[in-house]
Amino acid sequence: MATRFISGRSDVARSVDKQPAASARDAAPGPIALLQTMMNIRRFEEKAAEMYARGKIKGFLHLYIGQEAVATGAIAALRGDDYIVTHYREHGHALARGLEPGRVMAELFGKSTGVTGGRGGSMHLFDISKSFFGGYAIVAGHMPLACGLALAEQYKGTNRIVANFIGDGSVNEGEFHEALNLASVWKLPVIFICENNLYGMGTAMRRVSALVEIYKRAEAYGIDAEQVDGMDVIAMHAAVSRLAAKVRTGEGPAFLEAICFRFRGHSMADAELYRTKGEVEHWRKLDPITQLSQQLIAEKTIKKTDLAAMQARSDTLVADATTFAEDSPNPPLDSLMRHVYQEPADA
Ligand SMILES: Cc1ncc(C[n+]2csc(CCOP(=O)(O)OP(=O)(O)O)c2C)c(N)n1
Ligand SMILES: [Mg+2]
Repeated sequence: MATRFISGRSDVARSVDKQPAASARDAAPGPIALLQTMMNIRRFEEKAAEMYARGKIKGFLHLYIGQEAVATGAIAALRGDDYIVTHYREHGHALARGLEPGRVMAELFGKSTGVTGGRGGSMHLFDISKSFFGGYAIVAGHMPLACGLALAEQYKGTNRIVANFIGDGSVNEGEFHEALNLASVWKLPVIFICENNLYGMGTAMRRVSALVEIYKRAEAYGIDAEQVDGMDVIAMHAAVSRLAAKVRTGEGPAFLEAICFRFRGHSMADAELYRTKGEVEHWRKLDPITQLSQQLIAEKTIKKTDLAAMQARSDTLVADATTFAEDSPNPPLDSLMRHVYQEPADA
């Protein structure tokens, strides 16, 4: 049954009617694995912020801190060969899919060992071997690409599906409507996961959208759509498990609106004048990592010492990834023009 919020406002967003935890608990991976993944992503990004401040990472860096439950829960509910096509705030999605952390950090550093050879940077992570098809900087521009991949799988008769992560900023773009319409008409095997963190850069959703309940837009195209608490990794996992199973049967697309919040600014340079400290504090109390940690301790699933050991694992993973990135070479200068134009056949 669909789960509904009334609006994207932070005070009502918590009224989510959560899926029964037990159904999610029965599915692999368990909550401890989900917690570890979220901790790894959090630590990775804290380190990335530090490296940016030290001038090791240049250009854009959009942190996912606060939203870890969305990618972690969703991607754990997919098959390893299901495609992921995502927006530019995608470090968490890449790590949750199992991209090598050292190669992801090296990409942020612009090193040749990066997942796109140091040419894409933070917004263009890509790894075909993991069915991870980007990392796109153009808001909503990746939605038709996700539909294209889904169409190819439908044509080939596989039961592989596409998970297309988008932000709330996508929903007033033409591609959003074109993609949803065609996905519905052609019954494409794609699940759209909209991370509604209530803001697109410095603009609140309610200031630019006549309809703030994003899932209703998908319903207008005849797509089964629902909302979920994006700060709750168990609820995310349950919702995507259920929707992915449905999409896989060939019934057509699904749409999930995950209500969430980014704790940091839009990018590294953001004075955050568009939101109050109180609003950020409110959401920080809903930190997905703290919530699940406290729940597992209260249930005696883990002890505080286990939590410390898990944190130590994240620290080591990220320290090793950072050393790998620092020690890696820059792309050679004579490779500058590679991948710009098609290479001549005899090159
Ligand atoms: C087509 C297009 N228009 C404008 C921009 C500039 N831009 C970069 S990020 C962004 C906001 C996107 O917000 P949202 O989709 O909610 O993602 P979030 O940053 O909240 O994760 C905009 C407008 C862009 N990248 N692409
Ligand atoms: Mg947003």
